[in-house]
Amino acid sequence: ESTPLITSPEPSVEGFVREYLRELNFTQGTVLERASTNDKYLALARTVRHYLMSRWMRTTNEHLRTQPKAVAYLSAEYLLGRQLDNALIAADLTEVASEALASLGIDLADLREAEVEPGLGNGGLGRLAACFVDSLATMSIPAIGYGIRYEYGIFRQNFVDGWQVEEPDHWLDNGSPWEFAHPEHEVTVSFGGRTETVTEQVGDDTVERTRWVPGWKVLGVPYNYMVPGYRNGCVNTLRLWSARATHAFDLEIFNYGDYAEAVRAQTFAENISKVLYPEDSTPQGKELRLQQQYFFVACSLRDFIDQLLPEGFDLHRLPERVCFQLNDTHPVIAVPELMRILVDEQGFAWDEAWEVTQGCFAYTCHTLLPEALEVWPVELLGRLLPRHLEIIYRINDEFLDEVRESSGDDELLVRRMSIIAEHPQRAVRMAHLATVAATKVNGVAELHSQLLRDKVLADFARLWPEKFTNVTNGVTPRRFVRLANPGLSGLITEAIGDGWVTDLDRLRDLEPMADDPEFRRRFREVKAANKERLAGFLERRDGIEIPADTMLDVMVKRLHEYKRQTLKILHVVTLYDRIVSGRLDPEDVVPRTVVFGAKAAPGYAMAKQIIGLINHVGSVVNAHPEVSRVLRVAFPANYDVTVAETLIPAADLSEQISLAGKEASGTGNMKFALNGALTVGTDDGANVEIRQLVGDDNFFLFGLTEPEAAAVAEAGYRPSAYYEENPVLRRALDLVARGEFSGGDRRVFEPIVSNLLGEDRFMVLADFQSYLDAQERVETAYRDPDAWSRAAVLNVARSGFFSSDRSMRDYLDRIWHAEPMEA
Ligand code: 26Q
Repeated sequence: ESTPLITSPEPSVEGFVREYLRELNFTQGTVLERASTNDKYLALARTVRHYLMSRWMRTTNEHLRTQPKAVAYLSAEYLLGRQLDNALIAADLTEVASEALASLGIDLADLREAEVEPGLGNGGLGRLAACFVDSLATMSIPAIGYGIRYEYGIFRQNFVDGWQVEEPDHWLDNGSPWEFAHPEHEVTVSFGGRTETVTEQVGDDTVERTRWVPGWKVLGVPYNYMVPGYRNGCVNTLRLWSARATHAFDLEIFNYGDYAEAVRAQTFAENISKVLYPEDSTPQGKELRLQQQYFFVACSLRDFIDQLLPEGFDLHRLPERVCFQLNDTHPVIAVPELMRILVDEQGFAWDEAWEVTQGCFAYTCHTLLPEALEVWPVELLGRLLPRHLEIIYRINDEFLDEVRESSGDDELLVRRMSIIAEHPQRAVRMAHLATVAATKVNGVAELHSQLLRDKVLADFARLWPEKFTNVTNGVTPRRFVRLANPGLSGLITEAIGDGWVTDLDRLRDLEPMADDPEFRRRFREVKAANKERLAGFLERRDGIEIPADTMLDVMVKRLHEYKRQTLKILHVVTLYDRIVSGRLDPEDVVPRTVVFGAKAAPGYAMAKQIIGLINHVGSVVNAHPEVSRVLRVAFPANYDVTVAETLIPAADLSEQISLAGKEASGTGNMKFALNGALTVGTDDGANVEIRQLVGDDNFFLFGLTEPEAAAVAEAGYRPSAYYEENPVLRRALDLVARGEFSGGDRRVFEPIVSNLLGEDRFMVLADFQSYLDAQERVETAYRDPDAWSRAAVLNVARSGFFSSDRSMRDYLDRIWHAEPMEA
């Protein structure tokens, strides 16, 4: 039984105007004549919200009433991007809103620009979570996303003399019209203290129980965000937790009178959700980070059990109602937390609790780099979460018994598989804990899942082969095609209807259009218009000028040595060198604009060096009269989802050039292919699947394969040998080393040069020549616009597989076994 719902307004222009003015006057408290752009934006956001509200309430009510099996996605990051446009297209309101605003003399485009995107993630993993919740809503799957409402999201990047400088991201400062705070559903989270054993009388028996006596507590306040499905009546919820001091602090103020100290304690508690950690590999074992992880996971489990299940629900049946999907190991502390709830609070026997827990969790791994695997020192974990550490020890004891049993006491194996590492310090290996607890463990692309089985988690895959599966990543076609590329969307819809937006395999129907010269011409027109849109955007935003009508060559992703931005910049240096030295006539060069976008983790010195190098090379290239006629470098600062949405649709060439075996999947690669860029890429991550689908003729493959790279490493890699034997490479590196891009100062980029010549962990030099050769093929292909656009159209037509809707179907079939709600 629920109260009657106020229904959302009917979508008409007059109605929209009325709703809009009501918001402006009654909620924003201003009138049109005096309203700032931000006032107008906030009023618009709230107006759009109205149109989704009854769907949201209805979806929630249905969920609570019918109690279907739900997916609870646990992720420390959601890189959502701007909300306004997505809400407008989901509600099919763009035209109505635009006309209504126009009648008031307001340009919708100006208000779009006023939104600060919620950057609550670092990169791929956080954006993936955002795509997944979008797809789940569009597929009417009962699902909830749980995460952290960071007050400061990913830092804003600035360049000072070409070097990265970070600034805090004040994304909440202008108001946050998309969130709904629910302080009445606050959850208390405990930390620290100790455990004690108590004996209890249960009937005739005395039983020993462990009790956690916490040292301090914080409150979690949920903030709900709408996750609208695309025109299907379903609006799911994303629930992000914000930390507050407990009311106990207020009491202390009263009793003690030490006001300043009490307020300090308050800030301390509220620090937990203050800031997103900007590292996306080599995590530092920071105490606050572990606090964040436990904080959001404890809130989420409590919330699911108390708010989403009926009162008195028998938790033995929890696996019938939910799968908690662990987005990497960041939420893995949920495993001992559920055990604690079941054993300590609900009185379950250990084995019973373990069976329930194992039925409720699944784990997605997103990495292959050993240094990116999370470990938490036992000392730290035990101090912050003493009861959880005890539970982890017991899980490990029982698990290792199983390993001994099945291996005939192979103690080496036992040590390798243990959840507890002994060296260099005693620490909990979160990936092992996740693998032991989960019903399923998946990688994020075929190659990655294979390498997990064969290398990273090989011992576990031998013990439990059926536990391991693959789900190749995907991206939402709503945001990354429909919204980001209206030109291409229109062209596709004209050709094959609009079903592709929610059924991306239909793009296959475009294949014949690749051979239609008129379609290709229009495709090129769309590209050209997208490039113009990008040029205007970069001009306004950064004062960067990019020439019209050049090949747009784009490398956007976090800055990491394994992703090899250095390989790309060495290509640029080589082109520069060849032209400047007269070896190459500019007339023979296909004019190109190379665009970079990348943030470096603030503590990652080498990554920051590489950013400096790119900017310095860019300055020299762009200032050179001959070179700059055919080659430009643009590096707009602060690459984010909003930039991606204008950049990707304009791209001709997508750079996916990680060393094979290092990039788990990549998802940018998919966005580019879907927007009709051709890929120059290694045989890595999802590139492998992209190439298989689009065909070798429509993909520029280069570089070592994973087994080849592994063999080279095994045999002892010597980068200097490549330097000595390849004069082109030598000239490029020498230019950098001699200070060509640093005003003659050889010290500036010395660390990069000596790293490449000495260790070169990611084999940039080994792949250099192969990359140059691939770029030659790119140039040749680009010279034939008809052939190029044919290949580009085929990339679009054959990339439907990379919809995150397909990823969700795979998770549903292979892992979650949940079903859509009836409309
Ligand atoms: C962990 C502990 C402490 C601090 C930070 C972290 C942390 C945060 C973010 C560790 C890793 C990340 C993010 C990883 C990530 O984005 N991985 C990417 O995930 C994509 C989606 O599956 C893949 O496509 C990429 O290949 C993978 O690099």
